[in-house]
Amino acid sequence: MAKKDELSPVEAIKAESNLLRGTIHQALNDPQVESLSSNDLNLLKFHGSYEQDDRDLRQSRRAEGLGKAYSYMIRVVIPAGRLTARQYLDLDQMADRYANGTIRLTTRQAIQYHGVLKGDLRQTIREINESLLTTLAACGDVCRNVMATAAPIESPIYQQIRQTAYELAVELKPATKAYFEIWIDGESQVNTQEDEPFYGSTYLPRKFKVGVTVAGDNQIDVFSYDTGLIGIIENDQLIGYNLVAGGGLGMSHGRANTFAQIASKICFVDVADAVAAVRVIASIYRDLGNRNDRKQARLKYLVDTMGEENFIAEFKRRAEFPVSSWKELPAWENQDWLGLHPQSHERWFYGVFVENGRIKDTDSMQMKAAFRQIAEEIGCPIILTAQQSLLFHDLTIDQVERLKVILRQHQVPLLEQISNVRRYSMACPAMPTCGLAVAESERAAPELLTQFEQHFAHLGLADAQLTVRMTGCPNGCARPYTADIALVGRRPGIYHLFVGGRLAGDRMADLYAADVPLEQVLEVLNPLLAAYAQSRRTSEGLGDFYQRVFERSHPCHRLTGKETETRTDAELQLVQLTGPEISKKVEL
Ligand code: SRM
Ligand code: SF4
Repeated sequence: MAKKDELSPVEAIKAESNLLRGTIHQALNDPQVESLSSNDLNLLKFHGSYEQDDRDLRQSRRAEGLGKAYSYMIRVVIPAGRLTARQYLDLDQMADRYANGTIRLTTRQAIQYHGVLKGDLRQTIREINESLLTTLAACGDVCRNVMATAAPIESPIYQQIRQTAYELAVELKPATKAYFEIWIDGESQVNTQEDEPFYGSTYLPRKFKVGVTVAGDNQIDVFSYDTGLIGIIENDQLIGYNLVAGGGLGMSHGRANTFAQIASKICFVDVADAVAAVRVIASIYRDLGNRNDRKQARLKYLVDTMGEENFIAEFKRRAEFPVSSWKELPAWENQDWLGLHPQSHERWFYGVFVENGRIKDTDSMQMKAAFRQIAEEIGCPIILTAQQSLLFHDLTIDQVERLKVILRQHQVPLLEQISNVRRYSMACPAMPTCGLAVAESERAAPELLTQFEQHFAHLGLADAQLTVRMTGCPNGCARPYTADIALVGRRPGIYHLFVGGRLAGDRMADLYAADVPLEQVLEVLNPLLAAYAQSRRTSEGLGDFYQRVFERSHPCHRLTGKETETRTDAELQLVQLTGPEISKKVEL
């Protein structure tokens, strides 16, 4: 447990690192070093990489007297998820040359490699930079990849939204030259001294996430982040942004003072002041955020400790631009843009579903080969979505036809072949790469969804639009707590089951059943699913149905770690009613 007034050890590591240099450079140059020191591993995150080990091999290696099979995860920053065909091809080749042959699209429009060996780390990052991409600030206590709506692509308002995202990405990038020295230039400038004008030598207390969208369009899950900008449109013009702050989904089972939370309303600012407004939020966080206990260090805890009113007052005190009142918003929707859509006069875009974001070749489907052929032959640019999928764009209608042929030849399912329950699903990587996983996720989700598909077809629910999300621990990487149904890992094979969020991403789910074995998930959900199948209203999602039946007129904005640990069986039975009990409620 962190002491109240003692700085977290990571603060000293940052302060003494010479602006993120540490001894990473020396460790990379020394072939005897198998695993980086814990100080360097903390700094390595700012450079976009995590040391991992293959958890499947831990036991057998231990039995053979061997240490862990270390390798590195590398995350590439891709603001608003935009890639040229050339960049995609470069990333594709690097996946084979240096990583485990797969590309992993993330829930925040970035990509990850897994399985890069220490000896290849520098060359991989160097080549990523040669493709005019970077890994700097993909992880670490800084502003992460800035997200923005993937489509519509050519609408002037959406172009402005993306412009704001790009400006934010530039504005909040760390200034340290350490990155270039370590990864690009080699030894020559390792002792260069310079300033970090915005962040200072200790950067932010923890990670800081930002997303930009348009009112009513929540394809990026804007309420899940530290800060979000919501574009307000009047008379077909973007007149400014509503600003939200203090969202975040990470929590720890059983810790009452950790919680997942929907971001709070802050204010409205002009378009020209949007970047400065996010910078002000980041500066409050930098100066006042908790630097003692990293479990309490996210912005959401600062907003909670200060109180929303005081936080807004502090924001206004620091703002050197006009701050206006929050503008009322229309209802939220979430469009994933998969399949074929018009882009502009004679141009189209086509969204392809990538299950759990993993682009790979298997015996039954050669998705990686298909995407490579599309990028080589058609040469169309790509946009990554916040749902771990991608859109090929700038296509003529003939190219769309060709693209579909290539997908079919490689057994990649077209949208019409994908069930709704799979289409809107997400799962985090979890085993075997994630060091924090306590249960399977990405590897277990496809089979679980097959069971859901069969059960939904049996109940007549194949048309239902709902999102099922799965994570291997409570950290929330696949944004489970805003989903209609979520499975959150407790221990191997066992999950907490949440119900009550929705695709729109604007409210928290409830804990529905605790400690459910994976093979019993459908059985436990069945009474609710059956009642939903029988009594749902037109276009009503499962989460909405659940909220209506259980009369949750004030949808929950916060879910605490304590709640997920200590809800008693009796309390759970109140939400987890039998079929007849639910039907009775529906009739009321
Ligand atoms: Fe995450 C840590 C993967 C989105 C909350 N996350 C991790 C690490 C790096 C594990 C670690 O610390 O050792 C995971 C790497 C696993 C692996 O093997 O690749 C990891 N997070 C991911 C990705 C790849 C999941 C995915 O399915 O795509 C996502 C990468 C996003 C990106 O491109 O930047 C990812 N992580 C998220 C999200 C969702 C989002 O932001 O939209 C969340 C919840 C939102 C939030 O931040 O509150 C999230 N990740 C966390 C947390 C909990 C943070 C907290 O406040 O407590 C951790 C643990 C930590 O930071 O200590 C974590
Ligand atoms: Fe790992 Fe947990 Fe994030 Fe899944 S949710 S990637 S298990 S940290």
